[in-house]
Amino acid sequence: MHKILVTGSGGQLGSDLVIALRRLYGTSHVIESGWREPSHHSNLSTYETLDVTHRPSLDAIIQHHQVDTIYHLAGVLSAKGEQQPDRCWDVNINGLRNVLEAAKTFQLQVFFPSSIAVFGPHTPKFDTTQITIEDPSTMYGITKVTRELLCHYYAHHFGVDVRSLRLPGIISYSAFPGGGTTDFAVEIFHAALASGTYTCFVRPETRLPMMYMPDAIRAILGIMQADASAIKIRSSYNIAAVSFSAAELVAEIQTHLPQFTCRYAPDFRQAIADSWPSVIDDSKARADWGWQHQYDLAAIVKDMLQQLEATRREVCRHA
Ligand code: AKB
Repeated sequence: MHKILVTGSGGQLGSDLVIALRRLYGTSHVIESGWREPSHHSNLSTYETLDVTHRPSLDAIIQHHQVDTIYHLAGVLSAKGEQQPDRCWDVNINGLRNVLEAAKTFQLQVFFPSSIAVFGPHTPKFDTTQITIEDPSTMYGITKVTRELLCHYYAHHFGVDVRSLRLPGIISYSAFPGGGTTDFAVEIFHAALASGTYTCFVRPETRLPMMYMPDAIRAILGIMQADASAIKIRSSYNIAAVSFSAAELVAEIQTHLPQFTCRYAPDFRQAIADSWPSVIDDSKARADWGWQHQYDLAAIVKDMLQQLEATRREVCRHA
């Protein structure tokens, strides 16, 4: 049975991934970690405070829990990375380097989430292929490109079993994303239900690749469980589900909540969004290890609103 360490487990992806991994492997087999001290909710036997840039702490946790697999989610996202470029470089680059070095030493399997942020203004915007121009304009994107190259290097030079996906914007209801450019596609649902109005920080025609969390979890588990011989790309796979504009998202929410209104006030994140592709070609992931998405825009919006409504009712019941 695997013994798994999840770094950055308190983030948007980590919160849902930990639940899915615990369902598969059991609670005691999945160790959460993050830079925060454990809260009073944390189970101290399955939570570790960890600064991923500190290699001795990482090694000690791996040895203490006899970890054989790391889902390395700790990182600084695109918008936050522009405000704190040094921290973005340090956490993103040195954190992954430490994980890959540990994987080499202790023979671990590693998952690393890359992003559509590896692409830049000169990348073709539509049907962006696996191998194309990568000229990111953000520090986050620069660290993602470098990290993909590191993954490829460690896989080919040291035999590290590292697997990775270039994730689009992830939409989910359990935890908020923190510091990303695609965060508007999550915030909008909370605002629609709470106040019936939202101020969107990208223009209405901004079209980006997106994915619902259940699809993202299936993609991550799918690539990690695939036979090693099926994984032909060790930098990172293009992966896609749906692409829609901010205006299309608003229109779909309005089919459920006709009174909902959205105004647009683009800020510095518009330039980041404009530098990313609109539609990704993920045919390699589909051919190599059988990736298929399930949720389209209509299904995402319906489920998000139902889940958030259910949570709001539950909160009111306990208030
Ligand atoms: C972000 O917006 O920074 C992330 C991403 C697409 O990598 N969600």
